[in-house]
Amino acid sequence: MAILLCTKTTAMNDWRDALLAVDPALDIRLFPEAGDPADIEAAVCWNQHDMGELRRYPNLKLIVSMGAGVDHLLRQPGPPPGIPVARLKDHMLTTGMTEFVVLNVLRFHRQDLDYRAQQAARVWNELPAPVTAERRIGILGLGELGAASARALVSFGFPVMGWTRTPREVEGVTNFHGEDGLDAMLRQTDILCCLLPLTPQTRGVINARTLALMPRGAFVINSARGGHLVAEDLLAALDSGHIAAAALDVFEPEPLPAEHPLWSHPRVLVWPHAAAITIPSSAAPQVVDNLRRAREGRELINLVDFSAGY
Ligand code: NDP
Ligand code: OXD
Repeated sequence: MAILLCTKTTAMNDWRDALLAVDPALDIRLFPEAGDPADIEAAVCWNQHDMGELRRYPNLKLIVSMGAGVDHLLRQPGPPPGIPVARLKDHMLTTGMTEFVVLNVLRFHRQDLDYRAQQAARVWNELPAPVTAERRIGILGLGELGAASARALVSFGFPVMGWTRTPREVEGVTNFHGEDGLDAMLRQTDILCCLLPLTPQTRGVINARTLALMPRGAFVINSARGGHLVAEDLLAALDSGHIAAAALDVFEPEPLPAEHPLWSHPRVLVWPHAAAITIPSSAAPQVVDNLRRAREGRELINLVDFSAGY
């Protein structure tokens, strides 16, 4: 029985080597060289793979995302019905995302964009000192990544709030949930950070209405999915001065088209979907563990809840 790796990225060989390092006896196939479809018992996939294609494998027991997000696996035509889908929970992804969030929160909090502009103009001018205890951070999503970022920011002394679907406790973090909770949190958010999964409920959550709820001069960080943000609404809020700046790692579509105004906006920082990059050698053990569990009929880990959409 074999594992089929399905991605168009160059990571395919790294994944094969990482899985073989965990268990040299594994039979790894690289799409489209699947061999006999009846051999495939697990598919490890990243975006751009046609999930409808997975219906070809009659003995498929498990589908695994090569990342934390699963929106690319669930979008139509979706995975074959009845096959469990797992995602990654990986400490290196969590570390990478926490670093990205802290980097940009501190960049905005410490007026780095203003100092960069002053440097370009050779202006020596001390700006008013920012007060950490007064800079309120609102995080959309307090899951694996959101909770870790929240804890890191709490340790700096920022007041941290987090918005979730269900009530959630993270030490030192004020929790809001549901639609009313979102509005209440945004009204007191000076730096917003999006770490939600992309679902029909969360698509477009950062839009003209929600941006307007935030105090004038607030900042936006989006490192979840491009579909969470209505880019035109953000550009309008930046141009009116209501939003001071944004740090964006994710876009719709990706790559961000060369002519898109976000590339050249002076108050926008663009990263190429690199906030937290999967390291196959770190992630492979949980994939092999899940495959063994599936073979032995044991409970699987890190499963997607199809009813919640993540
Ligand atoms: P989790 O599933 O662990 O956490 C998701 C959080 O979002 C939970 O707190 C959940 O609430 C909350 N949530 C989901 N739906 C809603 C809703 N409708 N309303 C309010 N809150 C909601 O995900 P991760 O933290 O592991 O990852 C988050 C996302 O980050 C991924 O889905 C992916 O898109 C993105 N990502 C981006 C990367 C990058 O490099 N840019 C790298 C890795 C991930 P509750 O607690 O109630 O369940
Ligand atoms: C992920 C990502 O979901 O890298 O892991 O975007």
